[in-house]
Amino acid sequence: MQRTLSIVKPDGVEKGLIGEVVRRFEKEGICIVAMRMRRLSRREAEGFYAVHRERPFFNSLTEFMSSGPIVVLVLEGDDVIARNRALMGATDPKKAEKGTIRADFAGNVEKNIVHGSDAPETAETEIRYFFSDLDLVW
Ligand code: FUP
Repeated sequence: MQRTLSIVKPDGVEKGLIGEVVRRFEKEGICIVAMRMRRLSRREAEGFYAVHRERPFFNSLTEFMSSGPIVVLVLEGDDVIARNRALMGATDPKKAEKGTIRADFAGNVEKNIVHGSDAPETAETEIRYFFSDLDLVW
């Protein structure tokens, strides 16, 4: 059993896609064990994306991520990190497989609707960034 952090980004919330994203998780049999809406400050967005701080897109990305409300979720299930990433599709929606969330809804490589942890270690760090053990349903 694995856990991963998912985020419906500000563009996903603005486009009214919270329900659509949640529906895809549920349809896939992925269990939601925590879910919360919040708005990140610029500093909180910078902290979340700290690994990207030297990248040229860091300023624009953190501005976007703090531009409106997001929904953060903890997903649980067998191999859920890879399964969530398969549902999301490639970072760049132009390269994302048909039928994935990003291929269906994303505008560009930055405004790409959803985030999903990419490995067990990052999943643990990212879940801790938003949730304490007491927030997780079990
Ligand atoms: P992903 O794991 O698919 O979300 O992609 P990355 O970890 O490589 O990138 C994290 C976020 O950085 C992306 F969701 C959007 C942003 N990004 C850009 O804005 N421009 C880029 O060229 C690459 C990533």
